Amino acid sequence: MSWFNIVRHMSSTPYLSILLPVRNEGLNLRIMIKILGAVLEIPYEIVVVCDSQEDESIPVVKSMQAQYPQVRLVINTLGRGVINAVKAGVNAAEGKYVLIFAADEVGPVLAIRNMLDLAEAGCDFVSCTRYAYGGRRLGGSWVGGVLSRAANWLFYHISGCAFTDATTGIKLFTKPAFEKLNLQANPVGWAVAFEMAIKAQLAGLKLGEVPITSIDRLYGGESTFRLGSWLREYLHWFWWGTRELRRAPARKPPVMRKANVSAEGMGFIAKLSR
Ligand SMILES: Nc1nc2c(ncn2[C@@H]2O[C@H](COP(=O)(O)OP(=O)(O)O)[C@@H](O)[C@H]2O)c(=O)[nH]1
Ligand SMILES: [Mg+2]
Repeated sequence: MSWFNIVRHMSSTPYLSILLPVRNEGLNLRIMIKILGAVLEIPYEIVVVCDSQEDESIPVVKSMQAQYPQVRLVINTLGRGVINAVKAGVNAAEGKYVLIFAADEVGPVLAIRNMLDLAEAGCDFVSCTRYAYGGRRLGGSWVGGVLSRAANWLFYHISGCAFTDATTGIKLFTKPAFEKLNLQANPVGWAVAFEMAIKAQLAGLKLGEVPITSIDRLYGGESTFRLGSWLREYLHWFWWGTRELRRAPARKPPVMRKANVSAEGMGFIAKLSR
């Protein structure tokens, strides 16, 4: 019996807490809850984090809770933006592992299994990559895609960062690992994900990386990407990260990687397509 099945049979408390920070997500959120319900074979909870009581995602969550009792709604009162939504979600999470996920991203669902495998193998902090080891990026903003790919390539080669994709939002960790990060980014886009990758390495956490095929906004909705305001915040972390990582004793520390989709993983796909 695989460890996945052992855990599934042993526990009714969540093994994995999936955080979905959302701002006015309707269809994407509804579909993501269904996909996760179809794919996950472990005890999990989904913590949907909104920044206000008026958010359009709230009726979606409430309408699905009868069928999906694992879905919880958290209203982030720490301040607006993804960084505060993540902090509020981690505070509320009850699982052994916490996974930051995006409601409008479909592809990375199939990487969750590999991320958990790395966590079980000893990684404190597992990130995803769209830019190496078979990872890919499809859809989303063209400008955003080119900038993200170029910035991550440069950052990897200049700073000594261990991750080939430091800015992806999909990240898995334990609560004690998260507490070591002391996150301070301004609430601009997903800049906090970049800060997390840098600080996880600086904190000496055991790192893991899993390739994903990122498929952004397959079902529409509007991206929050705004070039002008984002550039400043991302540049800040680019320079700060380069300076601090170059000073750190270990440049490019070891990263555990897991790329293959197992035979059981292919079973997930079959289950979804039925
Ligand atoms: N709670 C919260 N969620 C947000 C915020 N900004 C974006 N999100 C959510 O984060 C996810 C990814 O954001 P998105 O705009 O698609 O970013 P992009 O993929 O980088 O263009 C979406 O589900 C958004 O609803 C925010 O300020 N607060
Ligand atoms: Mg998106």
